[in-house]
Amino acid sequence: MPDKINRHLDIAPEVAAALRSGEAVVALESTIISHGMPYPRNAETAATVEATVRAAGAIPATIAVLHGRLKVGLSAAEIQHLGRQGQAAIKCSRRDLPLVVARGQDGATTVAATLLIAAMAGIRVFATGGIGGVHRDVEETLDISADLDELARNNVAVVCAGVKSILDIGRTLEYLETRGVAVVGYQTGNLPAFYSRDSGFAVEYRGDTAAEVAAIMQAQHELGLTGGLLVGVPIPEEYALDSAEIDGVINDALGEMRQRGITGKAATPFLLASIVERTGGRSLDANIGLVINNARVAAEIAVESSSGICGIRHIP
Ligand code: PSU
Ligand code: MN
Repeated sequence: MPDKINRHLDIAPEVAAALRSGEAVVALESTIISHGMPYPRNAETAATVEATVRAAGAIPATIAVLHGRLKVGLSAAEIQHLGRQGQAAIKCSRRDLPLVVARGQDGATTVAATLLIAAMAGIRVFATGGIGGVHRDVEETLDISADLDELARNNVAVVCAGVKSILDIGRTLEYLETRGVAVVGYQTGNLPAFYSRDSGFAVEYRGDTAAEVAAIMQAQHELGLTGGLLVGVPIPEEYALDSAEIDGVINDALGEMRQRGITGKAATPFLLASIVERTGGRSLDANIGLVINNARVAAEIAVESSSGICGIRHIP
């Protein structure tokens, strides 16, 4: 638990108790619920993800803004509320938080906003599906997700399924390097590509166990290096989609997005929904399968880093 709690922050009692006693906690984002998947599977998935974190011995803390309060740990009814709202909810990145708080509104937090709120609460591990990154037409749009800068700013490890090819994967890795964010392949030497297990882009580091990842977090902490860690976990084999097929679908979705002039914060939600439609829902099954797997891996990392020699809390 941080010494001073931000006056806009509400940490659920169960999460606060776990943080106080040094137990494992895993942060979860809420834009994946509102904008990342259709209702009702979004809310069902959020509940399954929380149950998965618990089964692996950690406490889940889904993060969102409700009535202008930064919430760390949501009730089942609050998750259902965000799921029902869907794209009508405000998608909140760092830049949106002051407005939503000042107006007392509800907002679903992206990886960027979830990261910074998790760090405020003192949570060190965060599970999601995919992060934002450098968009393919960045020369024209300058569209680089705020997720990347936020990874550089906060001491939180983000467990994801790599970078999907709606983004420019190579440039996303270059940008992370510039910002000092280490990228670890979990049981792989190549960055996973979300719907498929291998992007073809090598990562510098691989971690084969949760304990290895926890040790990297520990070293980062001891060195006093501000910034997070990106852990790329390949989608489980049984959910993986054929990469040539999904690349074709993504290209078609990108073409439609350009034609319709969709840009800015609407780009990623549009692409995800278009891909679900174009694959007849198979991309949604893949997305759900990988998110649940990431939640389990993140909980294992959180358990490792909260116990034994890797316990971050034990280091003065
Ligand atoms: N990728 C997914 N599902 C998601 C997102 C990304 O597979 O739900 C969401 C996350 O909340 C992420 C955000 O932080 O989209 C990135 O949006 P943008 O590209 O506008 O930064
Ligand atoms: Mn963007």
